[in-house]
Amino acid sequence: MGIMRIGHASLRVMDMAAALKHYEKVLGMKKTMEDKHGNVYLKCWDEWDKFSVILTPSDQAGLNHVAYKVEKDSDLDELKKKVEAYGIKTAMLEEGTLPSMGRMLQFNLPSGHEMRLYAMKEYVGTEVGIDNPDPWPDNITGAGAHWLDHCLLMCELNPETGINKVAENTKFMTDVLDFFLTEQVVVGPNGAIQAATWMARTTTPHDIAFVGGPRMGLHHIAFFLDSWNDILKSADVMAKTKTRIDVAPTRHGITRGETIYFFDPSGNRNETFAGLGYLAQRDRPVTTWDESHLGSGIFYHTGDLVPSFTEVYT
Ligand code: M3P
Ligand code: FE
Repeated sequence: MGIMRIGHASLRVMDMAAALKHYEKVLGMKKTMEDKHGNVYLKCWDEWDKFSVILTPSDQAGLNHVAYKVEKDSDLDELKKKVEAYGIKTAMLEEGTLPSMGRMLQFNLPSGHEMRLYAMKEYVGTEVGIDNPDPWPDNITGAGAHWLDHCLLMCELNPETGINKVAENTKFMTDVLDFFLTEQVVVGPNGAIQAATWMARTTTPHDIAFVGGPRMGLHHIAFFLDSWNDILKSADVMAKTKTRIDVAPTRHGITRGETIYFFDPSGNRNETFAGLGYLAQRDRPVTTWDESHLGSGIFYHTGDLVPSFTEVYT
């Protein structure tokens, strides 16, 4: 019962044609729909619901909302009660507010990010189908991303004023949405400040992550690939398409993920992420990274903090 996984991210883009080309040619997504407002909907080949990315025309980049799918429609009523009992206002957006979708429970995380929960999105099937399927389809383009895997949200953290939206979000996600903590970064005297957290509902190391910074925003949305080799190939695709790479292929200490970071044409950061890391379980002890190991937590090989990586976000 409750939340199953990330369902979609709604992103603001400044140049729709360029953005569409990026998500199609680089990630390998397919456009599945466009609505009357000019919003474009896309899915990855291994996803069975109608879309996992919504591109909305705007004059600036960033995240409109992130949505997670729950198992049953009645979960939305139960979660609405729990979110409101926690002191957070909600709205139930009626069916059809977004095309091909049922009703959505809308609220803001303590950090201010808009989250939506839903139970129904039109089923369209994966590219390989369900009857004696091939392991991958013939029409793969670009990186051939399998699915939207997770998002990382930047949350206001100011040790001077004591504002810590990472800790507030983490508590809310634990107490109300029943996520579990897999890894955390602690900083400050005695590691008293929870500066970043990775949380799961599935058996992968994270379905959402929060990192502290000067202001709220979107750090990245990440797409799943099978292997390290696919990460290398996705970097080749980026070079061929002159996509701006932020961090060349490497490994995270945190989550053990194999990764490459890059930007869409509006400056929204993307990640292609491979490897299941480890089996995330509720009774698996939480991994903690302290301030002196932060560099290797983020980029395991060099252990260097890359300022552009932590400071630039939409
Ligand atoms: C990931 C991941 C930061 C660490 C990011 C880690 C922004 O993206 O998938 O594990 O510090
Ligand atoms: Fe990530």
